[in-house]
Amino acid sequence: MAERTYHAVTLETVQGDITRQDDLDAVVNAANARLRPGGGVAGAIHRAAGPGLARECEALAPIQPGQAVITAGHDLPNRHVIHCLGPVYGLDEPADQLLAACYRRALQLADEAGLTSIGFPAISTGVFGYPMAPAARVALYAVAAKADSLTSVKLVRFVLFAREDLAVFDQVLETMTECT
Ligand code: AR6
Repeated sequence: MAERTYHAVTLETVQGDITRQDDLDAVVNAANARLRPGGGVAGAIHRAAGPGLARECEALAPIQPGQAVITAGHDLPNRHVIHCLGPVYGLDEPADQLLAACYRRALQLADEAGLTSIGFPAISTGVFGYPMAPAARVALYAVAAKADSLTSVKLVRFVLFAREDLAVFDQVLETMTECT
């Protein structure tokens, strides 16, 4: 677990399950273009949210790499789910810019909805094949750079499934300078 503050926005890392973040206003789904229940994060989020989420998603699909859309949280403990389509590594280019756009747009949607807290999984690092260390750098720097334009969001939590993934995020975050 590590923590840094940028322009009054706290970035923190935890090991855990994105569907079990009861104290957050929104969680982010590492979605597919059709916004359908799939494997990984998307499967877990749709299972926990119930069939109402897939019904709401139908009207919003498809989305492009780097885009994000917001829905209700349905049976999740969170008010909202923000669905991001990350780049498929080696296919959607430029991968780093598309991945950074996911984080920026998710934060923008959360801020516009007046939410104070949001949790991200490591988008694109599972089925989509983005290596964890560069993905962690893109994610953390994109969120830190966006912090000064946020008015409502105060807490951004990175929820990593595996302990070794948490260690990668922590290593990047600990080398970043604080900016309050
Ligand atoms: N909580 C937090 N992190 C998780 C969880 C969880 N419950 N489950 C997996 N992870 P992925 P992608 C981690 O594959 O690479 C889907 O089938 C996982 O270890 O969910 O963006 C969609 O339908 C990995 O580090 O997302 C798309 O087709 C990270 O979350 C496609 O996969 C992301 O893994 C999206 O691929």
